[in-house]
Amino acid sequence: MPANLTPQYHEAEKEYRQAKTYTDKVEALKKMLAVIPKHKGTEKLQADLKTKISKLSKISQKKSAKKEADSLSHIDKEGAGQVILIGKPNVGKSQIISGLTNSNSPVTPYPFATRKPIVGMMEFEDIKIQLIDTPSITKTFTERYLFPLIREADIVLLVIDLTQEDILEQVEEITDILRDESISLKNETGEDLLLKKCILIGNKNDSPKAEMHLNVLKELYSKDFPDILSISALKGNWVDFKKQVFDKLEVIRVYTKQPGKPFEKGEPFIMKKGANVQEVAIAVHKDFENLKFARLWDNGNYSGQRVERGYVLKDKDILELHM
Ligand SMILES: Nc1nc2c(ncn2[C@@H]2O[C@H](COP(=O)(O)OP(=O)(O)OP(=O)(O)O)[C@@H](O)[C@H]2O)c(=O)[nH]1
Ligand SMILES: [Mg+2]
Repeated sequence: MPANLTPQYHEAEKEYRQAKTYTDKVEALKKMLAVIPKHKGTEKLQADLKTKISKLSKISQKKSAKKEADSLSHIDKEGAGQVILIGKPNVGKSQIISGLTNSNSPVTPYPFATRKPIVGMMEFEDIKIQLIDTPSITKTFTERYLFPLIREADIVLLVIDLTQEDILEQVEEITDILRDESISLKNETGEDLLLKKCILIGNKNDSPKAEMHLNVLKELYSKDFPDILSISALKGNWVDFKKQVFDKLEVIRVYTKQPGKPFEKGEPFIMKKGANVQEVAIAVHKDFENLKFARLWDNGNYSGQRVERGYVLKDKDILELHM
C-alpha cells in the first residue's frame, strides 16, 4: 500500500536531516510521527520512527548528563583566590556563604539542602575572594564533580560541626574519601598525593559544647592541620576568618604608581607570595619585560628608593615602574 506522505511530513523530515543536535533530531522525529498519515501503509515507518526516537533520546540524555557533570566540575576563578568549603551535611557551609557573600545558598535545619556548587564573592579589605559552597560529602554519596573542584581550588575549608559528638569522625570521613581520590588535606607527604592547603573550620561555637570539642580537635589534629579556627557562622564574627583565609591563600597585593604623580590607590595586582619586582612588572604589562628600574614605597623602610628586579615584594607594597 502506498504511504501517501504529506508535504508536512516531508517538511519535518527535512528538519530531521538538517538537525545538528540529538535534541533537535528527536524533536523533528516527533513531528514526523505526529503528522504521518496513520494507516496500514505507514505502520512500518511509524514503528521505525518510534525506535529512532527512543534511541536518540537516550543518547541525548546521556550527553546532557555528561555535559552537566563536566560543567559542574570547573568554576572559573575570580578575585584574589578560590576557596572551596566542604564538609558533612548540616555543618553550616551554606550559612557561612550566606553570611559572607551576596549569594543565597539555602540554609536549612535538614541536611543535603545544597544540591549544586554555589559561588559567592567575599570582601576582604580592598579585594574579593571567591567562595564555593558545595553539596555535602558522605561515605554513602559524594558528587563526583567535587573532586576536580577541590583539586583546582586554591584552598579548602573543611567545615566541622562543633555541636556534634562525632567531630573526629567528621574529619576522618572526609579526609578518607578524599584520600581515595589522591587528595590530602593534611600536613603530610606522600607520593602521588595532591596536598591541598586547608583550614579546619569548627563551626557553631556559639553552642555550649563547642569549646570542649574544639579543644579535642586541637589536641588531636594540630599537627595534621596547622590552621584550626572556630567560628559561629550564625553570629557572623568574621574578622579572624577573613584574615586567616587571606593569609592561607599566600598572595600579596601590589599597587602601582605613575612616575612623577602622587599615589592613587587603584586595584592591586594579586601576586603569589615571594613574587619579585620583575614578575610584578610583567603582570602589569608585558612591555615591562625590559624594566630599567623601579621605586618602592612600603609602610616602613622605603619611601621611593630604587629596588632591584629581584627584590621580593610584600603585601601592600607600592611600585613605580620605569622602562
Ligand atoms: N547554632 C548554630 N547553628 C548554625 C550555625 N551555622 C549554621 N547553623 C545551623 O545549622 C543548620 C545547617 O546549616 P547549613 O548552612 O544549611 O548547613 P550545610 O552544611 O550547608 O548543610 P547541607 O547543604 O544541607 O548539607 C541550619 O539550621 C543553620 O541555621 C552556627 O554557627 N551556630
Ligand atoms: Mg548547604
